[in-house]
Amino acid sequence: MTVSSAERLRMRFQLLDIDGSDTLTSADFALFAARVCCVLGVPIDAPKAHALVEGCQRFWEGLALSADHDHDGQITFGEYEAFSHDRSWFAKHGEAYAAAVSAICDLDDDGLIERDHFIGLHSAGGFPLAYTTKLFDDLDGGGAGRVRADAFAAFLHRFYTSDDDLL
Ligand SMILES: [Ca+2]
Ligand SMILES: [Ca+2]
Repeated sequence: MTVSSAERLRMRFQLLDIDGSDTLTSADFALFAARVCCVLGVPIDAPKAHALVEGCQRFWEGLALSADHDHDGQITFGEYEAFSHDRSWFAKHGEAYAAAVSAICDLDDDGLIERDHFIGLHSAGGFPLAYTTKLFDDLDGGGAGRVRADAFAAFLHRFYTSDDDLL
């Protein structure tokens, strides 16, 4: 199961377009944070929920700044395609998101993410289940049924910034 870079671009766009409007807006990022909290049972006023909302907002603001060429508050696929999440962009706008996403999945703060929580997160983002389970198994090298939260954050970084086939 490999994903070409063109497919991955389309996939990233669709994953970010949580409300399925075919454009990216601030609403997609707010909705993603709310859905993740709901799926994982994290209260919206918990510190990890705040961190996620802020991480999502920063990600969106970075996208709006770099990709929304006509400044209409929406990023079309054409606009998204013309932009790339390079390393310096991600360091500025994506690291807080990656850290918050992986932290919120580690519900008991032991540095590990349980399989159910990993699957819950990805279902909230509309990630296909077949990819999710494959990804979990890849990250869970020892087959312990848990993934290290820092390894998952590192994966998110690669997913957005690398052209390698990751899935
Ligand atoms: Ca949308
Ligand atoms: Ca636009």
